[in-house]
Amino acid sequence: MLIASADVIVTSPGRNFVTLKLTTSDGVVGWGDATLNGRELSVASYLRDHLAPLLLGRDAHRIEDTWQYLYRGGYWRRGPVTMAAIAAVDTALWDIKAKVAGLPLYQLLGGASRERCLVYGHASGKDLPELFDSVRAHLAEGFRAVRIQTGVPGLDSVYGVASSEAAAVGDGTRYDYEPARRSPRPTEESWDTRAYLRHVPSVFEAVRNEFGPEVALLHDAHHRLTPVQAARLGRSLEPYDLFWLEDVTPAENQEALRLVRQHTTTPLAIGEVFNTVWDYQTLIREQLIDYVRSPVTHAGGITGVRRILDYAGMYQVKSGMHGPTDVSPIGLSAAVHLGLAVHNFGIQEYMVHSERTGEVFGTTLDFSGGGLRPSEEPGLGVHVDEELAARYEYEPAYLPTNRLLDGTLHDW
Ligand code: EZ4
Ligand code: CO
Repeated sequence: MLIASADVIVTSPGRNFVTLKLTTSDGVVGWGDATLNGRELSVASYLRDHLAPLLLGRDAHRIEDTWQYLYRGGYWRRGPVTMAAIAAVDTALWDIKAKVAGLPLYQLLGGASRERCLVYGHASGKDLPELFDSVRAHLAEGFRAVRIQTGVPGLDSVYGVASSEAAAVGDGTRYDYEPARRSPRPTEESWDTRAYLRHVPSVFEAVRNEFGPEVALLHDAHHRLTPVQAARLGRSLEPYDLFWLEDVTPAENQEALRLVRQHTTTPLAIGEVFNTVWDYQTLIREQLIDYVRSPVTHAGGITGVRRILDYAGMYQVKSGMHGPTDVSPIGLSAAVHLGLAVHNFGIQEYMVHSERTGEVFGTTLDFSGGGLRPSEEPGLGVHVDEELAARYEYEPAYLPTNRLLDGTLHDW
């Protein structure tokens, strides 16, 4: 069974997505997600111009060999563009193999290790009343774990906080902070670490008092702290029993986490911008983190993330795959199949896609009991409406940038 065609679909049903469609000589179709937020066309070109010609005529069943061929064979290894492109090929080949086998993908990965994958949603508010409303709305929808982000007094806009209007509208626009804003230049946010560190513990104290000890609470510091600031934050949040504290430092300096780890028992999650197991080598071996964030879409597909998780599992480190709306429903479905199968599953991020996105990318995922489960349909269980996709043209869009109050560019 040979790969007969490789088509790249760029569509923008509310936000941009890059999708790979592989078709075999027998007419079996496999889907893969290659969406890299704010840099989408680079991956589309990588797939179209550089990988598609290599894929035609290859045996569709040779997933590992194809992964190595694209990773080692390309000479220029790693990096988000390369690894997102490889991810799409890998995911599409797994989709094909599972369809040919007549089994849902998770069965080929070893079968279910649990009933469903616990997920967390994004609660946010500019102040406590808005935040409480958002947490209540998530609990009412069935979420048992929520990420908590709030405004900081003195700062106009803060990462991860939906505007009041968006929070009230719900579906699709509730995450207006999240999609790359649809402007030809990045918007700018502002930041003051001292104000943030003073404020955040009081928010978690209030949330715990209001919602009790049971609900799992998470928080994302979005790469903004130095190691010693991160250590202080982790320690100050210990009384509120966080499920995790995410991306406390820009972790390309893996050794930085040693200092954080020495000072706090708050569990740490890192790696949504990492794309290979090598990015985690020190972090995992020295047990400096508790959860790895790389999603199927950005880290070499099922094959790449499985490699990371097998290594992580040796050190009791669990999965916490990135699941923002810029990971398409195809990428989310792949993550849930993998999460259902691996032993060291931790939690899955779940930002609900907009209705428009859902019309283009239909999934067969079931959300109940605070978790997601794939259907029994052979393959990934995703259905793409290609005609509808063609109606939504790509729109340039960037993630925001961030500056300190004195104008210095800071991590967003
Ligand atoms: O910054 O999806 O945990 N989630 C996040 C997200 C990411 C964006 C990047 O495209 O940190 O908001
Ligand atoms: Co994050």
